[in-house]
Amino acid sequence: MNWEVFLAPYNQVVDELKVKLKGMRAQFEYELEQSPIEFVTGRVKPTSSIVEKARRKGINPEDLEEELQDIAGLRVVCQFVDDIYFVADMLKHRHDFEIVEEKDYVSDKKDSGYRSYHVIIRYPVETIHGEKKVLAEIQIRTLAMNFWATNEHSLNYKYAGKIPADVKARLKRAGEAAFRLDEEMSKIKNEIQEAQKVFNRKDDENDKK
Ligand code: 0O2
Repeated sequence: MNWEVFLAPYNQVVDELKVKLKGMRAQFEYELEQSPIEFVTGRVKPTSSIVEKARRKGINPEDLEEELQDIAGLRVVCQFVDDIYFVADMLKHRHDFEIVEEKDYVSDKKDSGYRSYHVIIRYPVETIHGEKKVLAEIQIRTLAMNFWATNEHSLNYKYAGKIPADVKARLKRAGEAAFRLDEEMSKIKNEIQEAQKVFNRKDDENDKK
């Protein structure tokens, strides 16, 4: 497998979607002085992870493009839980890609305690051989969910997927605490947003000085 050739369209997709999703954030900031999107990141799955996941799931190399949906991965991080659904809805109304599947691990968390909203899309990318439709996964989650998932991911890596029971139990409790934090913050969302608008305006005034 020539990985550089295989991954080139995925790199293109991640770059293009980062521009588009960051563009949404900027537009919200200009027009509403606030945005449901806190930040956007993107990555192409490292080849070692592609090989490992394909082996674990019994996917043949020729089926990778259709069977491995997260080779191109985007992450949209929001402040509040409501924002997740708002962003997911906006994605559904776009005309530059097609929605293939949605997974709501926000209201229905995974056994690990993982919460996030996944939208799998089919994105048309121009290559030197013409248009190619490539699958990509957009993960939408709050800052608290992201904090938890990042830490759990590191621990999974450290323990090669076999996190000790005591650490696992603590992670579960941390996940519940993160979700309670999200719930509490949602209750004072309006107050937080008003305060942030005032801060943003002050920043703008200082920039102009
Ligand atoms: P990486 O290193 O982030 O690329 P699965 O069979 O559960 O591995 P599947 O069927 O491809 O996953 O789909 P799913 O459930 O939508 O998961 C895809 C990605 O979501 C994962 O990719 C992770 O990024 C994230 N994710 C899913 N479950 C968990 C979890 O329990 N903890 C954390 N931290 N992240 C999770 P990869 O390839 O597993 O990992």
